[in-house]
Amino acid sequence: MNEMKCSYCNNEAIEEAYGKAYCKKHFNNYFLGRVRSIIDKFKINGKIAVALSGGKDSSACFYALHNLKLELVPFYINLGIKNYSDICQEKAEELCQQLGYELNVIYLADYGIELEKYKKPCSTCGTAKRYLMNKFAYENGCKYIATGHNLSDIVTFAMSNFISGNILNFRGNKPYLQGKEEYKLVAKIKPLFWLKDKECMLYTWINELAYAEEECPYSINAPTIKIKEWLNMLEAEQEGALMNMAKSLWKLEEKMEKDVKLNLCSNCGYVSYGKICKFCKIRKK
Ligand code: Q46
Ligand code: ZN
Ligand code: ZN
Repeated sequence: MNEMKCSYCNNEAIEEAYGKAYCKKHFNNYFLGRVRSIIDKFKINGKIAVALSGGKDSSACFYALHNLKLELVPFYINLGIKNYSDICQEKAEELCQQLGYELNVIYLADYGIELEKYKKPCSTCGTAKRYLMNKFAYENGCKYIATGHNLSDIVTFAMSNFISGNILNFRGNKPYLQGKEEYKLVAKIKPLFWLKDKECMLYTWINELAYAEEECPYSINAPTIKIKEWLNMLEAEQEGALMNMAKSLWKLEEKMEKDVKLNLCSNCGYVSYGKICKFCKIRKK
């Protein structure tokens, strides 16, 4: 079999994307270019709290932002999930050591929340993570929160809501969500918005970044796994389908964006849709 050459130099290619072949160096450039396009478009400038989960995507996100020489504050939320959370924390610590940062750790248990006691642990987890990320970023004077959501995740999430009839849950499908200082709401960025699952995996792998291979026990049998497989098949047959879907989601999101009424939670003082925020509600359960 003929060795495939990089489209930009004479080296052996390790990946093909959108009609171009890439060697290791040029794949790194391609990856960083995609991340930079988001950083530049939204003029991201200032302290960024980087959410590390221990998984490949947040590792890739952190490393890319580090290479773009941005001011970063990495943090990890320990969800207290047996045989999972501590392993992920170790990997996040290892990555921080590799890159020369100190990892900040937040323990969900410190807020009296044990996920296994909830009927829908993923929904509690999602609420808690959103809340704690924002609180951490706000208290540490960060202008942004960066998360490792990639193109495949974003389209999968939207598709799963679409399939189950929850079209309004499409919210948040764009690479930048504005913050609101008066509501203690920190802006969010998704630097991997244009990068697929397998590209994030490759980036993590070729740069030898620490990441945990373990999957959260609650994610096994999640309906989204099938949807992602199906989307990957579609992408393999019709390259660019994922990106076009993400572009459509973004446009849809802008059309749907109305002035959502925000409040400050009467219990904790952070942003809330109602009188009391969802996080304070789950803590009371
Ligand atoms: S929501 Fe559910 Fe994930 Fe939380 S409990 Fe695990 S699977 S980690 S993205
Ligand atoms: Zn090359
Ligand atoms: Zn609250």
